[in-house]
Amino acid sequence: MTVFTSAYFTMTEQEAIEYAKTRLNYFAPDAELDCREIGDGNLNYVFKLTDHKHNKSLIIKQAGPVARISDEFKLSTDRNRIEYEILDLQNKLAPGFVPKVFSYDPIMNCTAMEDLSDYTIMRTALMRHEKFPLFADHISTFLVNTLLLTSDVVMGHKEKKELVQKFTNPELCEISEDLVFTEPFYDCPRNEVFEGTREFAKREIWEDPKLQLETAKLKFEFMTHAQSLLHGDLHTGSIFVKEDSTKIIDPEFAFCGPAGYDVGNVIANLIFAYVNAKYTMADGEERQVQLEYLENTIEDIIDLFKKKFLRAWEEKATEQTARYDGFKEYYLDAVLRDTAAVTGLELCRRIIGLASVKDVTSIEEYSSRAAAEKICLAAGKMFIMDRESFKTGEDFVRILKDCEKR
Ligand code: SR1
Ligand code: MG
Repeated sequence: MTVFTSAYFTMTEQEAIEYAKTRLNYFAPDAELDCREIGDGNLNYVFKLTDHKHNKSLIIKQAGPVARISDEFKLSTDRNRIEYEILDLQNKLAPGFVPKVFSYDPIMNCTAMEDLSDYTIMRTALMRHEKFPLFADHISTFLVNTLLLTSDVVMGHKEKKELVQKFTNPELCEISEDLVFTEPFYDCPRNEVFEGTREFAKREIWEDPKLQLETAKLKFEFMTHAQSLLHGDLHTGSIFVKEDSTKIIDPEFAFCGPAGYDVGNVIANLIFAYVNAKYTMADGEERQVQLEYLENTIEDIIDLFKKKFLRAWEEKATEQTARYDGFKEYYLDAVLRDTAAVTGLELCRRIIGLASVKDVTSIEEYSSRAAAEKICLAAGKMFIMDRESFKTGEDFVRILKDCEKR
């Protein structure tokens, strides 16, 4: 039997069972436990423990000292504390939208949380071309509650500065600074570019100094504008869905940054689902319905976000200047501008950079994948360059149509 001393080590499935039995007060003493490591993310180990006798299950998520995707990334295991604390906070800000967390162990760097096996990872579900009609309503509530309520508009300014301190997350921020803002925009050796896209990436992205200048401005905004407490990695692999419920997981990249970062990540990842449907479904009515569902979802997220944001501002703002005529519209406009920019950055970085998305890499036919990637890059560039002009949900969808025609 493993003895859990004061020393950290990464667990095997068997050790995770022993950990649960000896360290957690969750399963009954006569539980019949089995364990599978089910993590398919880039960073952590995720153990699913099931007690077949009492039909009970639990997730233990453990941070390793290096990223799974590449041991080039040495990461502080403190990201598990950040994840635990932010889940606790998000559960208060947006009740019902995150998994319940039961415990955090600062020695083993692991968190025990609710098992969401009755949900599906949204990326997987969208690649099966499923639809979630309540998603736009759910995610817009989550975004407004977590972003506006952690801004200086609502929080006391001293309390907000404490929040900034508590969620200072230098290593995970550095990953985003490199992988999202820097490497995709030059011919970086760490990029992984599909052969059918390389020429386009070279001409349209790497050889465009105007685009590079805009990415530099955005990178410095990301590093210095501590506007709201972000999830920090809100792609469709960080979202669990089922028909009537949405849960947001994996907030280990959390820190205080520009609010549009989270919104833009959601929009870009719906665009990946869109190109996946366009190039993997047979031409016909079913494909048309799926594409329209995705367009409407993008449009609704932006429009519901705006509506709920302005309403929450009216109800919750505590800052004196927030009542001045025109300020909330000015502030929201800036969040939408950042949303457009991050939509563009995420579209480019998942196509060119190290961390790709399955929606696109699973498109088997060579020319279809190249066509899908070019739409993402062309749209990505427009989102970045024209970011000031995105004001409505319709604006976010129109650009897709424009790029498809090119
Ligand atoms: C080294 S981590 C690569 C990517 O995976 C995470 O989910 C983030 O998106 C990060 O950029
Ligand atoms: Mg993740």
